[in-house]
Amino acid sequence: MVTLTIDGQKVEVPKGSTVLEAAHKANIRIPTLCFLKGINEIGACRMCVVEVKGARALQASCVLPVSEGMEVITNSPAVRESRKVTLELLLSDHNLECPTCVRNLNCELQKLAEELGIKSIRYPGEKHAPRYDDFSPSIVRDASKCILCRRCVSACHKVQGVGVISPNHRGFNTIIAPVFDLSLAEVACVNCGQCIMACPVGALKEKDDTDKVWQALADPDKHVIVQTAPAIRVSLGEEFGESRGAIVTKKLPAALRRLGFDRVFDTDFTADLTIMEEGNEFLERLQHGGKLPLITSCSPGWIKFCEHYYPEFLDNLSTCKSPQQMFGAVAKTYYAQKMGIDPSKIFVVSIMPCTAKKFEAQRPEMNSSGYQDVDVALTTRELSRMLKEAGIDVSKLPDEEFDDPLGISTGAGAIFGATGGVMEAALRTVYEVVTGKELQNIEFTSVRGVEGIKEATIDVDGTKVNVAVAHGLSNARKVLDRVKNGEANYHFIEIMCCPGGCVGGGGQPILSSEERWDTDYREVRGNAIYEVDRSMKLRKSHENPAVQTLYKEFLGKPLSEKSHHLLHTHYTK
Ligand code: HC1
Ligand code: SF4
Repeated sequence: MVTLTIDGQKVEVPKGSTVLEAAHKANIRIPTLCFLKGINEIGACRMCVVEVKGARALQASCVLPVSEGMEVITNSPAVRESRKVTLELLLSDHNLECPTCVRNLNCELQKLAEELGIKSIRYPGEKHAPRYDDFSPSIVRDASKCILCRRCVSACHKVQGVGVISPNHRGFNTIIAPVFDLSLAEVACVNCGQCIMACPVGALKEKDDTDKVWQALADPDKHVIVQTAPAIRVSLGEEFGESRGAIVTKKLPAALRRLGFDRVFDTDFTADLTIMEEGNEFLERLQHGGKLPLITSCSPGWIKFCEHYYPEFLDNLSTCKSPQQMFGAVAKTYYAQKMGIDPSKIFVVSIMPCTAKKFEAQRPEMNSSGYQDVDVALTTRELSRMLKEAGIDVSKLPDEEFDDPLGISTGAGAIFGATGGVMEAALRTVYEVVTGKELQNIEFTSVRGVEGIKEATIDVDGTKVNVAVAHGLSNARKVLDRVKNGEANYHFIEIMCCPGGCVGGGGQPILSSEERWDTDYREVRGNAIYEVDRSMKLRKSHENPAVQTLYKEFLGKPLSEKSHHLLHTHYTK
């Protein structure tokens, strides 16, 4: 351990800690901007400077290791002036359209300007004109708001192992962009939005599709229906002052009905349907020498990653479409027939924790209903903006139920939203289908939790099934490389693009660097998802009565010709 003094207070921390960490431990707040714990610790912005006794210059505390007897001052006049100069220089070249910015009131730069009492900018100078890249279906970049903190660069390179954005050019002309200043739409970006989650300002945001939904809702000729992804029920409340991971399942139908949707359904229903199809696909491959390991296919960022970076695994992917897409296909066929509605008049909106779902919805493979299966995919943040615009406060709504029949679901559908959940849901069903026996303990805890890669061997009536779960694409890389090198023998792998699974998706409420330091929001939301599961009467997909009826009335059986046509696809390079 090392003992140092910060602002006259003795602090003891492990050797190798930084001064910023020591101050954090002592509840002494040092402002930061480029710092993102564990992801971007590069000392670039110099907002966290401190005075160290005996040192000639101010030091960036986020990269300064502690030493025995060190004396640190965090708020001397020189320190405060240095931070103000840094901030004013950043603001002098910043697009200051704050009230109309998507990050207004949730912007770390804006917050610092307020905290440091910046009232005017002393350094007027050259300013970059707005430079947008909005060709991607999912992500919009606005370089005029970028502060070059490189948090997005680290998220893309280190967390996702993708690395399509980097600093280009030098000095005042530096820009964070794909190589040769190409658009994100022209490079192998997987649309995950983890760069948005890391951005402290409004330089990165989702493609806003709310206008399309407002228009559809106002069109009397359209039957507008909505599905909400599993992870929304543990995150939307955060946008309305509820605690992190607050469960708002029953507020969702109330909120969406008040927005004007004709029917409010649940992606958990088609998550259950996915398990019926994917579980049977797994058994088919296992029992008849099909391609193994089977790899889950519901996460569109992961699919795009596989297409670009690991095409040799495309045949390993489950042919199941994601629950989002199965929902669209079922809505515009089975539901349309059942309700006697012309499918061309049905407008399907998805509420997703994910920016890649926008990309997935417009993929050419996704129109087996004869129409585009899903018309618009909105993120949690876009839904929150629509609700606020309409004056609907989620925290003040009564509890309501989802509509029949596409709103009926089980706990297995709900846990899709957390890493390991798809695997666990599949195992619950596969075990009972294979053995014909009731599963005594349905909670497969070995595949739960936020560890990057999880492995387990499950005994399915004498057959040992090796499974692996990876979340965050850098972890996916490790698992796939192990398989490629013959170092692992898995039968079934779950891969989710985003760290934590969908609860940590790129369309979710954005937390500041400080908030992320103190709580693992993915773990909190993941635990809430398991609480949702525990509270459900039915917790296995094959017990979902609405799914059983769908097979009886329409699809026949899992992997039937109709199922294949509507619910399955093939991805290609
Ligand atoms: Fe997901 Fe899925 S779990 S991919 O994370 O399989 O986005 O929540 O909707 O489709 O069900 C996302 C979440 C979501 C799909 C399901
Ligand atoms: Fe990188 Fe994902 Fe952002 Fe694309 S969306 S730039 S892959 S972090």
